This record gives sequence, C-alpha cells and structure tokens, in this order.
Amino acid sequence: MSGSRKLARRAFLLEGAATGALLVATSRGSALPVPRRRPNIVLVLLDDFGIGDAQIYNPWSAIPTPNIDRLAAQGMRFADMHASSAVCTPSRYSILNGRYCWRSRLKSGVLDGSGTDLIEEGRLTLPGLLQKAGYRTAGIGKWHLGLGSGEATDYGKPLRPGPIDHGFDSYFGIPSSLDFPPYLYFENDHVVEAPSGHTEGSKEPRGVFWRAGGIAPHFRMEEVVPTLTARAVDYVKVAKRDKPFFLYFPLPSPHTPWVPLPEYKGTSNAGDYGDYVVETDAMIGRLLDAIDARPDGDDTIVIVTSDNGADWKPEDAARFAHRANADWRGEKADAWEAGHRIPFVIRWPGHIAPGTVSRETGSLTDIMATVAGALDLSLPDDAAEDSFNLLPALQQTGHAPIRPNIVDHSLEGMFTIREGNWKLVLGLGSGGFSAPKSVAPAAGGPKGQLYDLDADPREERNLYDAHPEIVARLSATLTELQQSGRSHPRRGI
Ligand SMILES: [Ca+2]
Repeated sequence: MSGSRKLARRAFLLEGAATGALLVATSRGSALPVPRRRPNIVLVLLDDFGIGDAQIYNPWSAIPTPNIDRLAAQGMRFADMHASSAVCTPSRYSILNGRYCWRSRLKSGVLDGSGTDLIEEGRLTLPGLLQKAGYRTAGIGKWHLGLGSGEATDYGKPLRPGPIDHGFDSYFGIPSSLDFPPYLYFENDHVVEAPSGHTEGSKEPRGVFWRAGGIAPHFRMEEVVPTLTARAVDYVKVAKRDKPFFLYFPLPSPHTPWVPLPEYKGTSNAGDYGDYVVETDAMIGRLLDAIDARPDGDDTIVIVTSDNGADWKPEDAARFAHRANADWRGEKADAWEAGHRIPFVIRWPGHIAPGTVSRETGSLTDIMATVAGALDLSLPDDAAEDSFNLLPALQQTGHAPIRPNIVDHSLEGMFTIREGNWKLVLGLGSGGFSAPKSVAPAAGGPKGQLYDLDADPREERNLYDAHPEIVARLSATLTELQQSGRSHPRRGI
C-alpha cells in the first residue's frame, strides 16, 4: 500500500470511528425559530451511490462531483448516516414512512417490476404529512414500492394503489430499478406508453446490465436520467409560490445499467460507473441551479442522499483506483457497513451552518420526524414509528446521541443493531452480495458478529464470544424493538 493510500485509509477510518453526537463543525449555531413561511423541500435520492464516490467524502475519489461537493460546502454532511436496509425497496419504504420496512409484508429482498403496492393503506407517509400541511407534493423518478394490488401489477389497468394514494399530488417516473422490466414511464396512475416491445436484456460489459422483458418502443435506457431531471427542473421552475412544494426526486443512477450519455464518457477515472456518477452529479447541478434561480431558492431545504451502498465489487476495486464505499467493509446488500452507511448532505440557508460535518448516528428513517420537527408539525402515534428528529444535530444544539440505536437489514434479511460503538450482526457472513454470504456456525464457535466500530471500523475482529453480555443486551433490545412495533417512544406521553 502506498503512503497516500495509507493516509486515505486512515482518514476514512477516523471519519467513521467516532460515534455519538460529537460534532466537528466550523461554527456552532443556536436553535432557530420555526420559519414564518414553510420552506420548499427537495429530497434527492440516489440509487447505489456510495459514501466514497463524492469527493467531499473521499478526496481520493476517482470521480469529480463538484455539485454534491458544492451543496455540502453550503450545508452539512453526515459521516455516520445509514440506510435502514442495504437494498432499494426496503430503504425507500423506510424513507417515505419513517418506519423500518421489515415491519411491512416485505421481510427480505426487493420488489421486482411486477410487485404490488407495499405501503399499507391509510398509513401517513412523508408526502402525506406535507400534503396535509399545505404543501404541493410531487414525485419524479424511480418508485420501486409497488403498483396496484393483487398478485402482480397489471400495467393495462389504472396503477392504483400507487404513489398518488400515498400523499403525492403527482408522480412521473419508472416502476422499479432500471434493470427490472417492464421498461416504461408512468404518470400518476397510468402508463405513458405501453411496453409492447421486447428487450433481450444486457449482461456486459460489467455494469451495463438489465433483464429481458417488455419495453415501451420509445424507451431508451440512457435517456432516463436526463428525462427525469428535465421534469424535475421544470417542476422547480414553474412551481407557484402560493404554496410551498415538496419534490421527491429518486434518480435511478448510478444503479445498473451504467449507461452514461456520450458526453460523459471518459469524464472519470472509474469507467462506465464513474462516468455515470459524473452525469448524476451534473443532473443534481441542473436541479440546484433551478432552485437557486427562484426568488425563494434560499428558503428551500435540499437533501441529497443514497438508498444504500455502492455495487462496487472487489474486481471493480482491482480494476480502478476507486473505492466507491471508501474503506468500509463489503458492498451494497451487505450487513457490513458498506451495505448501508451512505452519504447524506443537507442545505438549509440560515438554519444549517455551511461547511459543517455531523457525526451523529442517523438513519434515513429519520427524515420524516426531522422534517416534522423543522416545520413544527406533530406526528400521530401510529406513524413514523422508527423516526427520530435530527434537528438538534442539524442546528448543532444537541450533545447526547439522538437515537438510542439503529437497526439495519441486509438483502437476505440479516439484522444488525448498533448502539454507540457496538454493532451486533445476527448471523455469520455478509447477508448480502459479498463473500461469504452465509456461514453456518461451527461447533462451539460464535453464532453472530460483534464489532467495536470505534476500535475496529473495518469489522475485522469478531468479539461475539469475548463479550457475551453485550451480545445478550443488544439481542434483547432488538427483540424488544421487533415486538413493540416501534423504536420511537410513544408521542405525547
Ligand atoms: Ca439501491
């Protein structure tokens, strides 16, 4: 290992090693009053974008990301933020519901393109909360939370229930990941162009992958990201100021297929993946420019984050001098840190000090309670049950950890629970894509994994047998969280 890589590795490890509410900040703010006019809110959710991709998180990234870096310089980034799951569908469920997805009918894996509506009828969602508070709510991008009811989605019928039944005034996008058929756009409850064509799919080169299936005749993989971005930019440009707006913008990149437009080819040092990340960052730049051009541009909360870790395999790391998940162990889908530790950047001028970094341990399930806290909205007891208000971290007014614990979940449904520096994994192996995926316990050997992330952020020393009391305590806490149906204490009591 070269000297510079050693330094890089140390920087990654140091950034992740500290736990709790220690703040590394350029200045300390104080609690600010609730704004007179409610701010616009833009939530950009990237797909499989890793914590080592953006240069603001990883100065050694082989991919230029000037727009995400600019946003972070104007706001705050979190170093210890986690998706609640290491894969798409459950992570998205938890963002829009403030609730762990393993409490829903989906106990592991993801929905495919025929998956039906996952969000329970009547459940208050993040857009539903904002809709009730007088917001105009729009979703533009990858849905991946199921459409319709019954055994499988019937794309020939109205796509109900769907996003417009869960708090969105309007929705335009694609049903699931860009590698799951059918390949089409839908708007609100109907298909824009029927998937009357067929694609044989693609398996190579590495990352240019999509499955065989139905496709709308005018649907082009490489046009999806710019098409969605143009829609989002138009939305921001024309949104009237009589009401604040909430825009949920889940881009399907840089998830497979890695299909950058020709003008982005060769713009990174990380192949098609890196070039697609450059394009993704440029699209965020277009959206930021549209926001900043509005008279109320400063009166806007902008969040950029990712639904899980990067799909960056050992062979990718061998081919390119790039670490999409920094030096965290594993990759997307895993119970190990690279599966779910993700970038999280938030800008809110006048309320969040620019250029700040938080080491607060947070979860994407917290967006809902944090937004409610920022807007002084109350949440009913039967909503956002796993969501904590991170506003004290954003405003740098808190000192104690906000969350008592976080729970993460791998592709295969392997649970982890984290409390401070301790992380318990209920099983052996990654539980996801990395080898070994699953390991049967040896006679007399550990049944799970226990790591001290402060001392061992790479998760290399399993302390399961050395600290049975910690294993027992964290196991009991997880069981309590599972059985009680909530992490957040009952509100108003
Ligand atoms: Ca994803």
